[in-house]
This record gives sequence, C-alpha cells and structure tokens, in this order.
Amino acid sequence: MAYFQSINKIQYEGPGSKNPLAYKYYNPQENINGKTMEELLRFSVAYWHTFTAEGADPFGVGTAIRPWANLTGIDLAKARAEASFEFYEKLDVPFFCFHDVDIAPEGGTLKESNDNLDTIVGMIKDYLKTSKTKLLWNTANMFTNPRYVHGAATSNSADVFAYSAAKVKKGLEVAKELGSPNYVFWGGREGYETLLNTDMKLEQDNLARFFHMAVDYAKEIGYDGQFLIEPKPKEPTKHQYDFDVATGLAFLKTYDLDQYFKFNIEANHATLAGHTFEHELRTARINGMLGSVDANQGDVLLGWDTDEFPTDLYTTTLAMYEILKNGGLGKGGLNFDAKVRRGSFEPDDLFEGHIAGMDSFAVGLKVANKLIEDNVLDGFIENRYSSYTQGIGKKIVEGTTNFHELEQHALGLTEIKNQSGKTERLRALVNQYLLETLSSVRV
Ligand code: XLS
Ligand code: NI
Ligand code: NI
Repeated sequence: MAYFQSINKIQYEGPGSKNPLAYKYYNPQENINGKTMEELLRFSVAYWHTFTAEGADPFGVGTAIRPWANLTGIDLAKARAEASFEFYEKLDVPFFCFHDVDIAPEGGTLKESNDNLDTIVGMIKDYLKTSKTKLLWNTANMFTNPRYVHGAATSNSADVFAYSAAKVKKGLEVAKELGSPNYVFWGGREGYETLLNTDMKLEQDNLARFFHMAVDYAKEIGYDGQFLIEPKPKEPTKHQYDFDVATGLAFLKTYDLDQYFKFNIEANHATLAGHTFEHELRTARINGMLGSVDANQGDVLLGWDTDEFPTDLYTTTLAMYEILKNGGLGKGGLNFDAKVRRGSFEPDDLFEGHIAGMDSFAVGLKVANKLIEDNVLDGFIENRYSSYTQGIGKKIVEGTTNFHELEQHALGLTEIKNQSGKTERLRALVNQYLLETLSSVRV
C-alpha cells in the first residue's frame, strides 16, 4: 500500500524549477571533482522525526497528519516501517537512522521489547535486500523511559546501568544484523542536575567502563562499525558530560577510548555549546575524529534544540568546507536530525523539509568546492602564518629552540610588525563565491 500517494519520485529539476517537490540544486549524479553529489553528501533520514514524532511540544499535543495515525502498537510500527521505505525511495536518499524505540514499541519487559524490535528489524532486513537505501546508524534510546530519570550508564542505580548495557548489547546485535556502518551514543541524560547529590568521578568512570564494555562486545560478535559519540552540552540534562567535541575528546583520551570512537557532530548542539557548527567540525577534523554529522540548524532566538531543517547557506558552505577538507565523511553521512515545524503538519511537509535541507547542503558543497579549488582561504592562511616557515618561527615549529634563544630574539627586536587579519575581505569573498555559484547554476 502507498502512504504518500500524491507524491511521485522527487526529481532534480534545476534552479529554474518552481515545483516545491523537486530538487533545485541537489543533483545526485552530478560530478564534483570525481565524485557524485550523492557519494559526497551521503544524506540520511532520521526515523524519529519523520515517522515516529507527531509534532508535540511541551505545551501541546501532536498536530501532525500522518497516514498511519489510525493504528497502534506493533501494527503502527509495521506501517511506519513500510511507509519509511516508500519515503526513502521517493526522496531517493541513500541512508536512514533510528533509535530502537522509534521503530518498535517498548513491551512490559526487556524481553518483550526485544521481541518487538526483532519483528521490525526482520521487516527492515527484508526491505534492505532490495532497497537502495541503507542504514547509516542505529542507537539505543536511553532517555525517554522514566527508568533513565538519573541517567543510563551514569545513573546512581547499578540496575539502570545493567539495563542500559542490555539495550546497547541488543543495539550492537541489530547494527550487525542490518549491516550498519556506524553505531551512535548520544548521552541525553549522561550528566547531572546538581553536584549536591552527585558523585561526578564515579559517574564518569562508569560511563568509560560502559564504553569499554561496548567496544569489547562489538569485537566479540564481530561487529566492525564505527563508534560515534554525539556531543551536546545540555538538554535534557543541565550539565552533560559530552559537552562538545573538545570535552568529549578529553574524556576519550583520559579513559583510553579515543582509538575506538569518532564524533557525530550536530549543528544545533554546537550552537547550544556556544560554538559555530564549523568550529565543532574543525575541532574534530584536525584531531582525526570527524565521523558523521547530524545536519540541522537551531534558532538563535530560542535556547533549545529546535532541530530545524538546515537552510542557512552560509553555514552549509562552511560545514561542507570542513567535510571536503576532511576528505569526505568516510563511513558517516549527513543525517537530517531535523523536524518539520509544528505548524507544518501535512505529509508533504516531510518531503519539502528534506528537499530544503538537501538543496542547501548541495549549494554548500558547490561553494565550498570552489573555495578550495581557487585556494581562496588556504592561500590567505598560508601567507598569514608565513613567519613560521623561516628563521625563529621555523625553529619554533621544528622544536629546535627554547626560552633562552627566544628571549635573545625578542631582545634584538626593534619593531614588531603585525598584519591585518582581513576578516571583512574574507567574508565578502565568501559572499561573492556564494552568489556566483548560485547565479552560475541558474538555468
Ligand atoms: C538529541 C539528539 C538525538 C541523537 C540520537 O538532541 O540529537 O536525536 O541524535 O540519539
Ligand atoms: Ni542528533
Ligand atoms: Ni539534537
């Protein structure tokens, strides 16, 4: 049965198109430097926002009109799974992602939950045999159920720790079964509310123990997907342990876990941490830790994870710049951890949201590629740091000097000449590249 009957397969119609249900910039087979857009962008649909959520917010119930709304329980789960593959095919998207509870209802016991999960995983496995769309990552939801009120692996309750371990154990088995190239850990409640009742050291040690056990179990069952930590500073927990990439990296290094993990970087989490998206991507990239991306955007006027579809071209450009500089995303992808607004409640909006996000990243890809091709920023940066390529600067970089010699050097200086950083010139250049790219693709 078709759930999105009025929608045909979304086609690339080019920038001149006025059709809201067509790609204007995302042309999957278009070649960018020897790779197709599809290979470079690796788009993914988030199951939870697209098929499970109903548009509720803390002040109101769901508004979404969905063709499976008349169903409940396992029948609802089956309908959503069926609809999801119709959606992927119509959108022509290569990947999707899910939490365990997105795809199957929780039962009264862990055993029942796992049985429900097995039913839907079996269905998905069948679809995967013929579908072009594959799983990018799966994860365990360890934040919705009241048992996680004090956290999962950082809970004060050892029983909750054990329950969480069982969920991730199952998640890794599912990842293996469905051939998932990645497995994600987002620690929504792995943090604390107040130090007055918290043993922070024990909680962090336990989180590290949990990750080590997950690594061991993956090895044991022969699951070789990439492990990803998704940093977020807060929400729902006030202080979250995986605050941002730098904090996550320090944690991983402290506990000898850095060789087993990379990061899944979400744009809106970056802004909640007081960073730009590109800052987080750069921090991960220069440390060899950029694994995957949750592509969305926040709203500076709102202080929470609004998970909007990304439409800010400036940000998609700077993000794609980091991704191209990283040599692509490897096993990772651009997962739309994004939801249509509560007021956008029609099924078509699900398509239009994804189209908007995909087109925006396609533009970002083109502009970033041109900026790199023309050596616009690198050339400037190289010149800006040229004092480190000769004389005392070269010695600093090569590690062949010390404070004595540097003092002598400083004493001999009559004048220190600084150069302008040219921020405005560079911003104007990026604008120029954006506008030129947009006008050159207009048909
Ligand atoms: C929540 C997170 C979550 C993760 C997966 O803010 O973004 O959706 O991506 O658990
Ligand atoms: Ni996310
Ligand atoms: Ni998020």
